[in-house]
Amino acid sequence: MKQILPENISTYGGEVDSLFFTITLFVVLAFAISIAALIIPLFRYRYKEGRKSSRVRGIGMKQMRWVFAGMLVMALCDFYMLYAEHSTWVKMEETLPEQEDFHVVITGRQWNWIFTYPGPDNKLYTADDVIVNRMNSSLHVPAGKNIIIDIKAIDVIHSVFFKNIRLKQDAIPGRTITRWFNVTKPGKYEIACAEICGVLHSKMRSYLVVQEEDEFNRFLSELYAEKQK
Ligand SMILES: [Cu+2]
Repeated sequence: MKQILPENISTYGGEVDSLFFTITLFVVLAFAISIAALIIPLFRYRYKEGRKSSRVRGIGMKQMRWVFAGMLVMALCDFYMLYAEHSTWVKMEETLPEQEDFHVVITGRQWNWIFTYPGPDNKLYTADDVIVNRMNSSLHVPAGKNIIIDIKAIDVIHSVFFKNIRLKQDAIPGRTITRWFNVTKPGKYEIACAEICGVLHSKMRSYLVVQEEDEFNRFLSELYAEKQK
Protein backbone atom coordinates (compact mmCIF):
# COMPACT_ATOMS: atom_id res chain seq x y z
CA MET A 1 0.00 0.00 0.00
CA LYS A 2 1.25 3.45 -0.84
CA GLN A 3 2.19 5.40 2.24
CA ILE A 4 -0.53 7.94 2.98
CA LEU A 5 1.06 9.64 5.98
CA PRO A 6 4.66 10.83 6.46
CA GLU A 7 6.99 8.14 7.74
CA ASN A 8 6.51 7.47 11.43
CA ILE A 9 9.70 7.38 13.48
CA SER A 10 8.44 7.64 17.06
CA THR A 11 7.43 4.97 19.55
CA TYR A 12 3.89 6.31 19.93
CA GLY A 13 3.32 7.46 16.31
CA GLY A 14 1.70 4.16 15.29
CA GLU A 15 -1.04 4.63 17.89
CA VAL A 16 -1.70 8.14 16.63
CA ASP A 17 -1.97 6.84 13.06
CA SER A 18 -4.46 4.13 13.95
CA LEU A 19 -6.55 6.72 15.84
CA PHE A 20 -6.34 8.95 12.78
CA PHE A 21 -7.73 6.16 10.59
CA THR A 22 -10.43 5.24 13.13
CA ILE A 23 -11.65 8.84 13.29
CA THR A 24 -11.45 9.15 9.50
CA LEU A 25 -13.62 6.04 9.18
CA PHE A 26 -16.28 7.55 11.48
CA VAL A 27 -16.19 10.84 9.61
CA VAL A 28 -16.47 9.17 6.19
CA LEU A 29 -19.45 7.10 7.41
CA ALA A 30 -21.16 10.19 8.85
CA PHE A 31 -20.53 12.03 5.59
CA ALA A 32 -21.96 9.18 3.49
CA ILE A 33 -25.08 8.90 5.68
CA SER A 34 -25.68 12.68 5.58
CA ILE A 35 -25.30 12.86 1.82
CA ALA A 36 -27.57 9.82 1.38
CA ALA A 37 -30.20 11.46 3.61
CA LEU A 38 -30.09 14.50 1.31
CA ILE A 39 -30.06 12.72 -2.04
CA ILE A 40 -32.30 9.67 -1.57
CA PRO A 41 -35.47 11.76 -0.83
CA LEU A 42 -34.83 13.79 -4.01
CA PHE A 43 -35.53 10.69 -6.07
CA ARG A 44 -37.88 8.90 -3.76
CA TYR A 45 -40.31 11.79 -3.37
CA ARG A 46 -39.99 13.52 -6.73
CA TYR A 47 -43.01 14.44 -8.84
CA LYS A 48 -45.16 11.55 -9.97
CA GLU A 49 -48.41 11.72 -11.86
CA GLY A 50 -51.34 11.31 -9.51
CA ARG A 51 -49.32 11.57 -6.28
CA LYS A 52 -50.11 14.43 -3.99
CA SER A 53 -47.37 16.27 -2.18
CA SER A 54 -47.40 15.95 1.56
CA ARG A 55 -46.58 18.69 3.98
CA VAL A 56 -44.30 17.77 6.86
CA ARG A 57 -44.38 20.29 9.65
CA GLY A 58 -41.72 18.60 11.73
CA ILE A 59 -43.68 18.98 14.92
CA GLY A 60 -44.15 16.20 17.41
CA MET A 61 -42.27 13.05 18.24
CA LYS A 62 -42.85 11.37 14.90
CA GLN A 63 -40.18 13.44 13.18
CA MET A 64 -38.27 14.44 16.28
CA ARG A 65 -37.30 10.87 17.05
CA TRP A 66 -35.05 10.91 13.99
CA VAL A 67 -33.35 14.01 15.32
CA PHE A 68 -32.77 12.25 18.64
CA ALA A 69 -31.61 9.08 16.91
CA GLY A 70 -28.99 11.08 15.02
CA MET A 71 -27.87 12.86 18.17
CA LEU A 72 -27.59 9.59 20.04
CA VAL A 73 -25.50 7.95 17.33
CA MET A 74 -23.28 11.03 17.14
CA ALA A 75 -22.81 11.10 20.92
CA LEU A 76 -22.00 7.38 21.00
CA CYS A 77 -19.40 7.80 18.25
CA ASP A 78 -17.88 10.74 20.13
CA PHE A 79 -17.67 8.84 23.39
CA TYR A 80 -16.20 5.85 21.61
CA MET A 81 -13.46 8.07 20.14
CA LEU A 82 -12.74 9.60 23.55
CA TYR A 83 -12.48 6.11 24.97
CA ALA A 84 -10.27 4.86 22.12
CA GLU A 85 -7.84 7.78 22.28
CA HIS A 86 -7.62 8.06 26.05
CA SER A 87 -4.57 5.89 26.73
CA THR A 88 -2.56 7.42 23.86
CA TRP A 89 -3.54 10.90 24.97
CA VAL A 90 -2.45 10.25 28.55
CA LYS A 91 0.83 8.75 27.37
CA MET A 92 1.66 11.65 25.03
CA GLU A 93 0.28 14.66 26.81
CA GLU A 94 -0.32 13.99 30.46
CA THR A 95 2.58 11.89 31.65
CA LEU A 96 6.32 11.92 31.16
CA PRO A 97 8.36 8.73 30.88
CA GLU A 98 9.90 7.60 34.16
CA GLN A 99 13.34 7.74 32.71
CA GLU A 100 14.30 11.10 31.24
CA ASP A 101 17.34 10.64 29.02
CA PHE A 102 17.80 14.06 27.48
CA HIS A 103 16.11 17.39 28.12
CA VAL A 104 16.08 20.36 25.72
CA VAL A 105 14.18 23.60 25.31
CA ILE A 106 12.53 24.63 22.06
CA THR A 107 11.58 28.28 21.89
CA GLY A 108 9.62 29.86 19.07
CA ARG A 109 10.43 33.36 17.96
CA GLN A 110 9.70 35.35 14.82
CA TRP A 111 11.01 33.55 12.80
CA ASN A 112 13.04 30.58 13.87
CA TRP A 113 13.21 27.90 16.53
CA ILE A 114 15.76 28.41 19.30
CA PHE A 115 17.25 25.22 20.74
CA THR A 116 18.71 25.27 24.24
CA TYR A 117 20.90 22.31 25.18
CA PRO A 118 22.11 21.54 28.68
CA GLY A 119 25.80 22.36 29.11
CA PRO A 120 28.54 19.99 30.30
CA ASP A 121 26.84 19.75 33.72
CA ASN A 122 23.95 18.00 31.91
CA LYS A 123 21.43 20.32 33.60
CA LEU A 124 19.15 22.77 31.88
CA TYR A 125 18.57 26.33 33.05
CA THR A 126 22.13 26.76 34.29
CA ALA A 127 24.81 29.21 33.17
CA ASP A 128 26.55 26.75 30.86
CA ASP A 129 23.48 26.04 28.66
CA VAL A 130 24.20 26.25 24.95
CA ILE A 131 21.74 28.21 22.85
CA VAL A 132 21.42 27.74 19.09
CA ASN A 133 19.47 30.66 17.69
CA ARG A 134 19.41 30.94 13.89
CA MET A 135 17.22 30.06 10.91
CA ASN A 136 17.34 26.56 9.39
CA SER A 137 19.20 25.13 12.36
CA SER A 138 18.92 21.55 13.56
CA LEU A 139 17.90 20.01 16.83
CA HIS A 140 20.11 16.99 17.52
CA VAL A 141 18.80 14.18 19.70
CA PRO A 142 19.97 10.64 20.42
CA ALA A 143 17.99 7.73 18.91
CA GLY A 144 16.05 5.36 21.14
CA LYS A 145 16.11 7.71 24.14
CA ASN A 146 13.35 9.50 25.99
CA ILE A 147 13.67 13.13 24.96
CA ILE A 148 11.89 15.70 27.10
CA ILE A 149 11.19 19.04 25.46
CA ASP A 150 10.14 22.29 27.11
CA ILE A 151 8.20 24.28 24.54
CA LYS A 152 8.13 28.07 24.83
CA ALA A 153 7.64 31.21 22.76
CA ILE A 154 8.99 34.69 23.26
CA ASP A 155 6.79 36.85 21.05
CA VAL A 156 3.64 35.37 19.53
CA ILE A 157 1.99 31.95 19.49
CA HIS A 158 3.88 29.39 17.42
CA SER A 159 3.30 25.67 17.10
CA VAL A 160 6.11 23.19 16.92
CA PHE A 161 5.32 20.39 14.51
CA PHE A 162 7.35 17.19 14.18
CA LYS A 163 5.30 15.47 11.51
CA ASN A 164 7.34 12.25 11.58
CA ILE A 165 6.83 11.95 15.34
CA ARG A 166 3.11 12.86 15.18
CA LEU A 167 3.74 15.57 17.73
CA LYS A 168 2.36 19.07 17.35
CA GLN A 169 2.18 21.50 20.23
CA ASP A 170 1.41 25.20 20.48
CA ALA A 171 4.24 27.33 21.86
CA ILE A 172 2.67 30.06 23.95
CA PRO A 173 4.43 33.17 25.31
CA GLY A 174 4.61 33.04 29.10
CA ARG A 175 4.07 29.31 29.34
CA THR A 176 6.35 26.29 29.37
CA ILE A 177 4.70 23.20 27.95
CA THR A 178 6.56 19.96 28.45
CA ARG A 179 6.24 17.06 26.02
CA TRP A 180 8.34 14.05 25.21
CA PHE A 181 9.20 11.65 22.41
CA ASN A 182 11.37 8.69 21.66
CA VAL A 183 12.62 8.35 18.12
CA THR A 184 13.71 4.96 16.89
CA LYS A 185 15.15 5.79 13.48
CA PRO A 186 18.24 7.94 12.92
CA GLY A 187 17.97 10.50 10.14
CA LYS A 188 17.09 14.09 9.35
CA TYR A 189 13.46 15.19 9.62
CA GLU A 190 11.55 18.43 9.31
CA ILE A 191 10.47 20.65 12.19
CA ALA A 192 7.87 23.16 11.06
CA CYS A 193 5.84 25.93 12.63
CA ALA A 194 2.14 25.07 12.38
CA GLU A 195 0.68 28.36 13.56
CA ILE A 196 0.67 31.45 11.35
CA CYS A 197 3.05 33.71 13.24
CA GLY A 198 3.89 36.52 10.85
CA VAL A 199 5.20 37.17 7.36
CA LEU A 200 8.11 34.72 7.51
CA HIS A 201 6.07 31.93 9.12
CA SER A 202 6.71 29.64 6.15
CA LYS A 203 10.48 30.10 6.56
CA MET A 204 10.38 28.93 10.16
CA ARG A 205 11.75 25.54 9.27
CA SER A 206 14.29 23.56 11.22
CA TYR A 207 15.44 19.98 11.22
CA LEU A 208 15.43 17.20 13.74
CA VAL A 209 18.65 15.24 13.48
CA VAL A 210 18.41 11.86 15.16
CA GLN A 211 21.79 10.28 15.82
CA GLU A 212 23.16 7.10 17.34
CA GLU A 213 24.44 7.73 20.84
CA ASP A 214 28.19 7.99 20.15
CA GLU A 215 27.58 10.24 17.16
CA PHE A 216 25.31 12.41 19.27
CA ASN A 217 27.90 12.64 22.04
CA ARG A 218 30.44 13.77 19.46
CA PHE A 219 28.01 16.46 18.32
CA LEU A 220 27.57 17.64 21.91
CA SER A 221 31.29 17.89 22.60
CA GLU A 222 31.76 19.83 19.36
CA LEU A 223 28.94 22.13 20.42
CA TYR A 224 30.59 22.72 23.81
CA ALA A 225 34.00 23.27 22.20
CA GLU A 226 32.49 25.83 19.85
CA LYS A 227 30.95 27.71 22.76
CA GLN A 228 34.30 27.85 24.57
CA LYS A 229 35.88 29.75 21.68
CU1 LIG B 1 6.04 30.39 14.11
